[in-house]
Amino acid sequence: MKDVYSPDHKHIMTLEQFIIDQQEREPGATGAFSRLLRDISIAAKIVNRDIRRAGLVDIFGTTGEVNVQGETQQKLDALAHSEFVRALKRGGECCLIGSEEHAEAIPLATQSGNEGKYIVLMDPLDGSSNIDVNVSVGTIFSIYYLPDDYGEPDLDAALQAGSEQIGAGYVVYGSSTMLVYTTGHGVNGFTLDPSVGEFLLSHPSITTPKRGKVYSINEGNTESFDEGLQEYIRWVQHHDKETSRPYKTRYIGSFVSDFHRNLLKGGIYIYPATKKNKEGKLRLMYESNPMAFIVEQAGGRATNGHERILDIQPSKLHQRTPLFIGSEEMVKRAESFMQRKQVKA
Ligand code: P6P
Repeated sequence: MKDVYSPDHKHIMTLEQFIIDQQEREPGATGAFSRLLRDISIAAKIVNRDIRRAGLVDIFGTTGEVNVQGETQQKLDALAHSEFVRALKRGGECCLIGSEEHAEAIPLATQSGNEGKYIVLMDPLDGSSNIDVNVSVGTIFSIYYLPDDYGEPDLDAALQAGSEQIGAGYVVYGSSTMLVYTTGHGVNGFTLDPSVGEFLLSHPSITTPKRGKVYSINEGNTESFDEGLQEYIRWVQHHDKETSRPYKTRYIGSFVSDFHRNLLKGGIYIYPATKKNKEGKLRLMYESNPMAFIVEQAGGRATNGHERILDIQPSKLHQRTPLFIGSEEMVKRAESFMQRKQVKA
């Protein structure tokens, strides 16, 4: 990949230029979706600034509150949530927000008066318990249309299957800060250049390898895994030169970071049902669905072990789902172990 600043690099393309480019290819596009993506990217830059200085100002640690998930809310969770709400409210294109940090859906009466027509569901800061120990974290977002002639936007308007998403993306606040998103026409990655404050196109047309050698799962929960999954874990750990096994285990404890590495290099991330999380831990609407949209657009696969994530009809904003996501052949192999055991049972 040529350095985006090298003289012979023809296209230093910013995220804004890319978005406008894409808009010009959409007949009848009004620019509203482009402005929505701009609003999200502005909040991402502000959250990035807050994270990069977390060790210097008093934003480490917890708010003392417990969020709707029953998890201790980190100060930065609350900060990230309020930055995205503020940016979306100010931008005027979003009419309803669903956030991991807020029990109910948040209708946005737009200041400009004209009703926004987009719904944004998000995890403002995933993996935030890692902040205090300087491990990378991320933001995940999912975008739907408010159905035509819907009237007052409410939670039901947001409870659409993942296949109805019109956009999805994540920001990974890692060694560099990247924004990766799809609108159904492939996946593109942008790296923040803090010296100019712009996200620059650094990973055009991302595709994920059909197979890889990395598996990401919390093996501390092995005893409570489905028998088929236990057998799959034994399979990946078995020495077999021909199939490059044993695979490497890489589990950061930050879904966005594990997902991003596996997307680029190949691999599988699994958060199954466990004794403690009987429905799995990852939320369907603002973690699994957006990442499933992205991984499918990149040629990968995402299921709950049996069913395509994007086909699941949601019933609650914060519902959880088991998640098998990543390289297509690896996800299919893991499913085959799950189904084999199911057939025997
Ligand atoms: P465990 C972070 O809380 C998160 O939602 C994901 O980012 C991460 O992959 C997972 O939970 C870690 O959960 O139970 O393995 O600590």
